[in-house]
Amino acid sequence: MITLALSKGRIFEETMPLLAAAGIEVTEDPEKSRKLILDTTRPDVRVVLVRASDVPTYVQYGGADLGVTGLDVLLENGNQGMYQPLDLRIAACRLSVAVRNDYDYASAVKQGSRLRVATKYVGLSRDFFASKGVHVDLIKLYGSMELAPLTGLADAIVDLVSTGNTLKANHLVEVERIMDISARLVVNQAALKLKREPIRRIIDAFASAIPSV
Ligand code: PRT
Ligand code: MG
Repeated sequence: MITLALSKGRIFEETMPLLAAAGIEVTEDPEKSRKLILDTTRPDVRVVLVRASDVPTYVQYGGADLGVTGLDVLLENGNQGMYQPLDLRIAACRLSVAVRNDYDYASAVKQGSRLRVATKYVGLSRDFFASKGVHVDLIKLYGSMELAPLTGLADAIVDLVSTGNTLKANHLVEVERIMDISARLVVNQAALKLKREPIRRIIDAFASAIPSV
């Protein structure tokens, strides 16, 4: 049995065409069912649904053989002990700094002000601002970062941006692009040895179906 860990939503949706290229179709709709283990058209392949930030943990400890997870999750929560053969180029976005559109970020940085930054990405943010020599107080949030500058909780946020519509709708502007993000295939190292052939076939099929840039 091969177990693939996915999170509901964009990772699940955007992984489906890659699975199809490997001749695998998920036979249940995760948005309609409450099941956490989904069957596929291949009797030896199943999909487990986990929180996006739990995908690396499942793969690292062998709860799943393979997983699809954002580079943001891998860099923030650790990517040790996993084989990472492919940038799948799906669920693409960028990690950025954003502020209220009436906040003068450039001046605040130039003056050496201490910035209050709210984010789910505390580790990546600490590294980024340290590399720029900007002093920050980081405030850990678990969601809806966009609200923080609007309520006075923070001067800036570090969050993922794809279309920019969420920022715009909340009167925020992107002032720095920290890094480009996309989803990665991660593979449990022991599984790669023990189930080499079937896993290799899935990796190769995914590789051939990666969207071009
Ligand atoms: O939502 P939940 O708390 O369950 O978990 P999650 O947010 O970790 O999962 P999910 O499914 O939202 O995101 C999974 C992965 O998709 C992330 O780890 C990223 O690698 C990737 N991804 C790609 C994104 C986005 N694009 C994205 N736009 N993840 C989140 N967003 C959010 C962003 O945080 C912001 O709130 O969408 C909003 C901005 O989108 P635009 O299009 O308005 O700019
Ligand atoms: Mg989300």
